[in-house]
Amino acid sequence: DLKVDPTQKKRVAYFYDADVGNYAYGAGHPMKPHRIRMAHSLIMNYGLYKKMEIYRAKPATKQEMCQFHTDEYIDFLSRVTPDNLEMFAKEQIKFNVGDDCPVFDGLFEYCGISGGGSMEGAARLNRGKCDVAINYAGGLHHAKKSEASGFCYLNDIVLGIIELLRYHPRVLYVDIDVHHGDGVEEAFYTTDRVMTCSFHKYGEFFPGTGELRDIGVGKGKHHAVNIPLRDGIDDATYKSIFEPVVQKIMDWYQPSAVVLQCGGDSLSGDRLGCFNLSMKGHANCVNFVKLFGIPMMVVGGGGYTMRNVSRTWTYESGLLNNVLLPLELPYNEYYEYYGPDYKLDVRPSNMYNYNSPEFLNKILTNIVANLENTKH
Ligand code: VJV
Ligand code: CA
Ligand code: ZN
Repeated sequence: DLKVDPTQKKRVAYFYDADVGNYAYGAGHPMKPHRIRMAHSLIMNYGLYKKMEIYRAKPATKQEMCQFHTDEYIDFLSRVTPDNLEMFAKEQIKFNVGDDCPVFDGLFEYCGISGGGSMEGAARLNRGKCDVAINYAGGLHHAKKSEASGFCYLNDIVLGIIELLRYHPRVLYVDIDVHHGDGVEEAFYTTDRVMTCSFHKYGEFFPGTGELRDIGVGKGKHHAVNIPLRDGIDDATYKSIFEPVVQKIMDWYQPSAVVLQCGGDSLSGDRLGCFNLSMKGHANCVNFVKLFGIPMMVVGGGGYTMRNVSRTWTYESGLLNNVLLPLELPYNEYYEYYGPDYKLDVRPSNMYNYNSPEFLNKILTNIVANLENTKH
């Protein structure tokens, strides 16, 4: 099923900060940075450190963050703490911090780690120092210019793409998180230098945007692609829409760099998601994008059943290094999380797939027609 081509040697730069797993959104909050540390432990114990270069990025500075965000928003993020929160009553509302986006200890440093990885990854790709850059602490696609949203405060993806745009005339962004990549889409909605493409659950689901007919504005018209999906999509169905859409965009747009957001909440059994992808179905997207052989940035994103997110990001890190990792999990610091099977696999369930071939065909036909009738 999944094929690697070992002749297509890839230099992979992997960004990880050993502090990231210590940040906590608060009791009961579904977003757990600890899953990044779990993935890292598996990645190391599978021996992938022998294949790729491992870096700890310098945290993004306030000035770097302000290449996308407003000064007053970044200033707020840098000052607010759980202890002084009562002094920021107005700002809490204005900048949308609250239950989805709580103010927790070390929030600003956490943003710095996430943003630093994506910015340094982009800079290494720009200088031709690697072919693939990985930052699982990134992928926080909902953050807006002046507002937190959906567990995201700093939009590391937008910052990374801005860096790529210094060297690349056209950058493609692909988003397989179960949620719509609204913050990235919005940031580049009126430009033809970035094409955004998000696959997501649509209909009574956060953030509520990402309709098929939302295609961009002005110069950006036809440079936003939205694939609204229903509950229960399985591997075969996802592949049947993902591959032709991405192929069509690659042919039409001919980007010189690609950013792939690998949100793990599109996996079967996710605590917040409603799709039915297996680990290999999810990883097929990574492999498919990699086969185009253009500079590639891989970022994390959502994913709320921690053991499945870490499994999948590990398997995908293997693929990016042209290795198909064996099923048997190596011993690692978090081994007990992977019981009772202790295998590198996420299996689909028997849930109903509400995405009929007719429904998907209509979407594909619409997207292809939109692009074919337009000169780039
Ligand atoms: O659906 C929403 C917004 C509400 C208001 C806030 N309440 C808490 C939930 C409903 C309308 N928010 C979504 C945000 C999803 C963000 C996804 C992020 C990503 O994966 O795309 C990228 C990293 C949502 N769904 C579930 C929750 N919020 C949720 C938040 C909690 C929670 C349980 C569920 C916050 C705190 C606690 N429990 C304790
Ligand atoms: Ca998405
Ligand atoms: Zn998500």
